Amino acid sequence: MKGKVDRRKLLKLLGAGGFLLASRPALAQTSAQAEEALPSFTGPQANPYWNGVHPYAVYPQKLPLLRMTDRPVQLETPRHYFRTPFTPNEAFYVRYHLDEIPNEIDLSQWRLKLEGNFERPVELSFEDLIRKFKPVSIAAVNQCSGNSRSRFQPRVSGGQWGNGAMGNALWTGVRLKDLLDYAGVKPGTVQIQFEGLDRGKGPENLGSGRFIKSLDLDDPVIEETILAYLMNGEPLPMLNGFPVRLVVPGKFATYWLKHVTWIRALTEPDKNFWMATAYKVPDTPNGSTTPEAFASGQVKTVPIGHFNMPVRSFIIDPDGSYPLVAGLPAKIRGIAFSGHGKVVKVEVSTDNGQTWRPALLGPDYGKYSFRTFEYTWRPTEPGKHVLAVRATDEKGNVQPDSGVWNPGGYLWNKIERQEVVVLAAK
Ligand SMILES: Nc1nc2c(c(=O)[nH]1)N[C@H]1C(S)=C(S)[C@@H](COP(=O)(O)O)O[C@H]1N2
Ligand SMILES: [Mo]
Repeated sequence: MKGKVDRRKLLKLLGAGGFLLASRPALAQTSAQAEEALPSFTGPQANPYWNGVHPYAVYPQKLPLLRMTDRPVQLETPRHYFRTPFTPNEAFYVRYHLDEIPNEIDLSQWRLKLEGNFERPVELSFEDLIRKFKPVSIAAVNQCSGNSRSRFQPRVSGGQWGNGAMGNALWTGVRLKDLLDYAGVKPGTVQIQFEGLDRGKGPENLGSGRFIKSLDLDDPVIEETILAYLMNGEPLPMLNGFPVRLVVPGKFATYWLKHVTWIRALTEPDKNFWMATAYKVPDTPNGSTTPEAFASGQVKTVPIGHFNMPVRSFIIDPDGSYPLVAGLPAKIRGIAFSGHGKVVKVEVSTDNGQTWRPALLGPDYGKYSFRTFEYTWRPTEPGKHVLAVRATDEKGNVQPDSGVWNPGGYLWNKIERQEVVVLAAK
């Protein structure tokens, strides 16, 4: 084995075991197979990117995450962190709109201000929040409106997220309703507005230099919204909104304001850029339209807050980076969620969506949480196979097998697929 490697000998040395053989496709040119390339299970053709195509980067309080942009900071969570129903804080994705973000906050100085149309405008210290109000906890998925935007056809502008702009956590904090009652919402209030500590120029010539969002006072979600100071039982990482952030169960994360410092009772609907211009979607049942219809200027749009997150499910394992073996069990595992209520069914297909079998559901952590699923498949046919997964929620919403289209790149929930290679056992 000096200099030139004899492939046959090398294969023998490697034991010619199916796995090694297959995980080194370049070496697998045995005489029988020399004429035909083995199916490839790596690379873009066979394994369409689950995550966006971004390099790993390390930020304070974070494990290496996939960095989409640095100013503003936008980090995507790698696929394997979704093997568990709760996403670790240090792996939780990060999204900002503005580049000046707080990197330290002195809690002895920090105050939450409730101002505007309240009976008793108040300033609360962090200690007031944790001592004066009853803590409540809720498991809820935080998903960016633009999660999976890179799937859109035709492409739309905006951050080209893969599927990792989402995460699930157990959020603990104060009910928004308790704070509103404490300050006393005066008649005539139509919206509650939230503002955090981040600043910046915003989109060129358009934007507000402050990220501000408002919820309609008569939206039932007001009852479920909390101002969270714990995430999975620990203080929030700075990049996820320390010291407190809004948790708006079932709604897209654009409403989940970070570093909340001002809460205002408004007597007029909020006309700021982030409400009136950004985050608008076609007023159709699934927020979808066509590029042609949109270009005609006839499509009416509404704030994305008019929608709850559509039902979705994801295959986390297998991820296409390793082969399965015919005759041996393969566990197909993943997560599902819906902003409309509890996930009641997850079905798996091992024939590209032609036939479906129910998966086993994991524990129910509450209707807004990720729910894990598992399905044991015993492949018999070697070669390429396409797995698919489809979830149904308690309201009867089922994932469609077609993608939506809107110019913002929002509300994607098409059935997910994963190509896998099955090796012959003999
Ligand atoms: N203060 C502040 N809060 C914010 C934002 C922001 O830019 N600034 N972005 C929102 C959007 S669009 C998303 S997707 C989520 C992301 O939450 P995360 O960074 O904790 O994952 O924060 C929301 N809250
Ligand atoms: Mo977002």
